Amino acid sequence: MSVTYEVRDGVALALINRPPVNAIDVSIRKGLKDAIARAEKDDTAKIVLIACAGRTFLSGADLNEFNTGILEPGYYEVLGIVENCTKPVVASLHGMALGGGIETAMACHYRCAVADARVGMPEITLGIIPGAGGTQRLPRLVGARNALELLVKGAPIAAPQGKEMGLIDEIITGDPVEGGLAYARKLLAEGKGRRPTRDRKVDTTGFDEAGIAAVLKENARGLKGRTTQNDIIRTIKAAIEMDFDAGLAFEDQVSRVSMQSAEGRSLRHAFFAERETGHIPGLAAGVKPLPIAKVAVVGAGTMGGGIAMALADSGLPVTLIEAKQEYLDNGLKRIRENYEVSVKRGRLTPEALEKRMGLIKGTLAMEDARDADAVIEAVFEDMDLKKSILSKLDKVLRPEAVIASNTSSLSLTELASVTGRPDKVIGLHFFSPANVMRLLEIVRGDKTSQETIVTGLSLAKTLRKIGVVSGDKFGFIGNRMMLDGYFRESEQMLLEGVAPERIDEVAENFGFAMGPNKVNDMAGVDVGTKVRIELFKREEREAPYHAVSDALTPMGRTGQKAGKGVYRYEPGDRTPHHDPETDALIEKLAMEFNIDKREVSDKEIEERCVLPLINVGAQILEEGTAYRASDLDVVWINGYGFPRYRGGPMCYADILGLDYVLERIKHYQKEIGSSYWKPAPLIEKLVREGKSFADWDKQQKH
Ligand code: T1G
Repeated sequence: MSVTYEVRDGVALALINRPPVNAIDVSIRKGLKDAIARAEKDDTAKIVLIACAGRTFLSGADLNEFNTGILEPGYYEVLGIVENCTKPVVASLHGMALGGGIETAMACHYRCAVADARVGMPEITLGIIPGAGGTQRLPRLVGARNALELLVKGAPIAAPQGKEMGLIDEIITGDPVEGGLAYARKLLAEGKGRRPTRDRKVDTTGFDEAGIAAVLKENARGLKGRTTQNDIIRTIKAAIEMDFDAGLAFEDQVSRVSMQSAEGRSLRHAFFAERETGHIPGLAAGVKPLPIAKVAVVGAGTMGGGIAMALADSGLPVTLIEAKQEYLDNGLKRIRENYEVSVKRGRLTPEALEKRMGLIKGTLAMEDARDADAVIEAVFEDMDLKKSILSKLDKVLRPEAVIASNTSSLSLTELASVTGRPDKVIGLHFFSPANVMRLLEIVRGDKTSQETIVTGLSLAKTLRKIGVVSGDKFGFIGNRMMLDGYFRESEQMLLEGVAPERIDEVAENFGFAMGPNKVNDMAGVDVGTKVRIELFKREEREAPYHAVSDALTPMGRTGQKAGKGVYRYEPGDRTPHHDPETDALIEKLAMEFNIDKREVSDKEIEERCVLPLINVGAQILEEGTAYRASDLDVVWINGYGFPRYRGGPMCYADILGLDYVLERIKHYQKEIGSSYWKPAPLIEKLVREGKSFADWDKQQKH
């Protein structure tokens, strides 16, 4: 029973309870419809209160319904019944009142909220527009300009800010149900009657073409490649120009189209994919994560320092271990400086800075890790050095402690072999900057236990990161797809005479946050070279394999930090400039590898950046290195700047159609000839069976 009904002192309480987040499904819509019908006939009910049990008010539509279809009674019917109720209707908000949740509240006549409630319309982040009257009622409550900003940003606002805008009428204290009942009684006592939102006029101040352009400009970064904002503008204009019912009908028509758009399907895919990564196929019953309350980090360099910050940001005490006082001092200094930047930007208070620094205790003694529940080593990428560290830790730590390595390229199985606890050794591959990037690759060695894997996933959640489990293979998931696919082909095109800035421009027009050559210079050309040296100790690759980068490194052209890499940089300026010296190097290498110049169209550049990602991704799935195709999408959206509105490489492949993907891969196999253009057998199999990667993921669940 998702909605219960009872009358308390003249207030008909419709209490919704559908854990975990009161996502709106047909049971809630039906329950609300029935509750209003009862209240209409119930003489003891003078006013109606809609509230929720649990941690949040209605958090929005149950997104699963988008795939199954929205069952009757639909949103328009039910929210119309709420708004047309002959008795006043109040909503009491707490937690996150989002999307259909705030739309339900806006169909009520009054809205109260606890102070720490947050309200918002995140539909644009799902590639859709509101489909329950939000584009028609929000402008009537807060004005067209505020409505545009809220809908285009998609970010929730705090209840007090909502009150200032006119979205919330009263801030209440304490329990949202009791506070809501009190507010409802107050309205009754003040003789307040029905106040249908539909009857209000829209304040159009600031919603002229200039105002609209200003909002779009302010949000340009997030709107790059997007189209949903145009639908938002059209429907707000409908709220101004049409009568309410016509406006609702227009919204419904536009909303249905947006739900089926590639953007909508991709963004919903990303939403669920990020929540699926924590599910381990074949997890034995009763396997629970180990409690992690104290963590030690070995290495106070860029990665170790960032990891220490990520831990401190989550309130975990950290023992930061270094080999020399000078390194430790530098590491702690850099951490403090990083926090000071956040204070300057108003993201952190000075008190919070000191609190976080207070959680990080530096030491030169490995023994100080003895009571840690987990230790993360983040020392230089060298197998012997890491082995010596793990061997020492193994002797210092309690038997149940977990040992993690932040390695991006070395074998966890081999690292674990020097310890007496290979079941408790795991890879926690953070992405730089470790305190910012949401992605965390959790690498299982051959002997890593399920308990240790779920402990890694649980720690990722504690750090508000997204943990994705990878097998212990060359490059794990993300770097494997980058090195064997995207970046490899990008370098091949350089050797064919395509200018780096053209490749970057096409990649960025596709939606990548930054083109491959800019990323190479930013991350450090030498860093990639070092990773490849280590990876080649595990597996070789056919030449030319990143030949340009691995020739730039010994020339000292290591990227932005050296003032030159693929591009040239002016001192203190990150703007990339074409460098004839790189051209000369590329010419020389092309001759050495006997690669002729080719005319390459923009479309070909785009396909040769994206298709290898899909092909290598399919190989990763075939090997069992990843649990599901959607995990690869999560890795590339959150770790490598793949455009979220395209859902990730594997989702994008499904939207293109695997038959088309296969046909294009075969085309380049013929054109380019290199072994890595051989279609992955999994793609051929899925095409034969008329299946998608999403179908393959579903099969893995059973
Ligand atoms: N639909 C279905 N399942 C949902 C869900 C949703 N809207 N929101 C969360 N879940 C599941 C989630 O998959 C996870 O499942 C569990 O709940 C906990 O979620 C009609 C069209 C509310 C801020 O976009 O932002 O309304 O992993 O881990 O970190 O016009 O969930 O436990 O099996 O995220 O505390 C608008 C989406 C929809 C809100 C809570 N609403 N949800 O965060 O928990 S469109 C949204 C969130 C719409 C209307 C339009 C967050 C949260 P499992 P969680 P959390």
